[in-house]
Amino acid sequence: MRKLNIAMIGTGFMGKAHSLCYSAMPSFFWPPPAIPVRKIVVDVNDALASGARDRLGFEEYATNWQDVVTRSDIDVVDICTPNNSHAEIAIAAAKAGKHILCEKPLAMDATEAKAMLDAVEAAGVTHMVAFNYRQTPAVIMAKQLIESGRIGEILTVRGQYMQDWSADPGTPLSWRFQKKLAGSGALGDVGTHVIDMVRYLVGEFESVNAIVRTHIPERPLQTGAFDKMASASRDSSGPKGPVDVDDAFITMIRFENGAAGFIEATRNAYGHHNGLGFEINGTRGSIIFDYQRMNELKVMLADDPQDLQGFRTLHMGPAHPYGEHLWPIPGLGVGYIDVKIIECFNFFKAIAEGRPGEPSFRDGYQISRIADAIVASGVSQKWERISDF
Ligand code: SOE
Repeated sequence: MRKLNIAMIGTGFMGKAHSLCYSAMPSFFWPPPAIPVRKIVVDVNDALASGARDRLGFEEYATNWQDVVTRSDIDVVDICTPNNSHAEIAIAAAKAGKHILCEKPLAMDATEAKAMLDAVEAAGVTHMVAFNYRQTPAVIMAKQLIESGRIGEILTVRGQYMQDWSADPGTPLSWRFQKKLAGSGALGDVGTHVIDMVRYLVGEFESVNAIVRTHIPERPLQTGAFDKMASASRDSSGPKGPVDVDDAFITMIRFENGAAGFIEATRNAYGHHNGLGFEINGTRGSIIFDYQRMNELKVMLADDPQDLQGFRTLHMGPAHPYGEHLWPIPGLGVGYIDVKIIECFNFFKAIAEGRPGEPSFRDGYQISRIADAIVASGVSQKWERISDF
């Protein structure tokens, strides 16, 4: 069976998730498109990188990604670093002919994303962006219902990604609050997930009209190399640094197919821990998804007898997308890591079939263009068009 050697750059939250997937994917998907081999892991210093090798199950470690991405025994480069290094690593890896999985958002902005897209297309390698939530079985089920015409033509959509891990002003100033490292704030970090999901389900965005806000202008400086998020103790007494990215945005959307909608995202909405979801209304029915109940899909079909009409709850199981690969009886449920395993499978399948993954860098580029239009609209306070790409 074909084996593919992975070089993973970055060992934080996503490094942990991706490593688990590399070991678990063949257990769910047998025979796998290829067996992932955790060859070498890279982080910024010896202690972090060697610790990650042992913790995450890699054969080797290194501290210089430039040497690693050109190694002839590496097939796949997996980018799990903060946003400001995605472009440089991806372009170098593409030039070296490596297949690339890149964490989201693809880039700091659309200009960078375009350079990355050009590099992978010129190299002819497989490329994929880790917008993992679209790989959730209930979301794929929603896509199938829409594509089969069960809810008719889409009229309206409301999407949101609400978290609360940074609602407390004492949450440390991680890289996620610094423009030079993240590019944008809630918009790039969580907004792009819901943009990806809504675009996947409803279609191409035509224009946006947004309000973009920063609520907490400074936060306590963070110590140590690891990103401190919800697990951090809240202490506002020490030195602080400026937040120069958005905390929240709300945007209206016109879609190319005539649908209308809005999206909202923030990491400061108390009570919403990972509140990613959508409601889609069509001419023959409606669909509701809430990630906090990720094994369920609420569906209302106008074709039901009138006295039975109302939302029904589908519980994902063996009869639903990827069900035959996951767990053998209904009701066991999937969680965060199962969805990342599905993402891993799809990436390796795309490599085996010699095509871009889904979502590809082209999708990532288009999402960056939408994000840039949201920022521009926040400033201009006008509708901003996302022209064709
Ligand atoms: C923080 O908001 C974060 O870790 C995001 O960066 C991830 O993409 C999301 O899946 C969970 O929340």
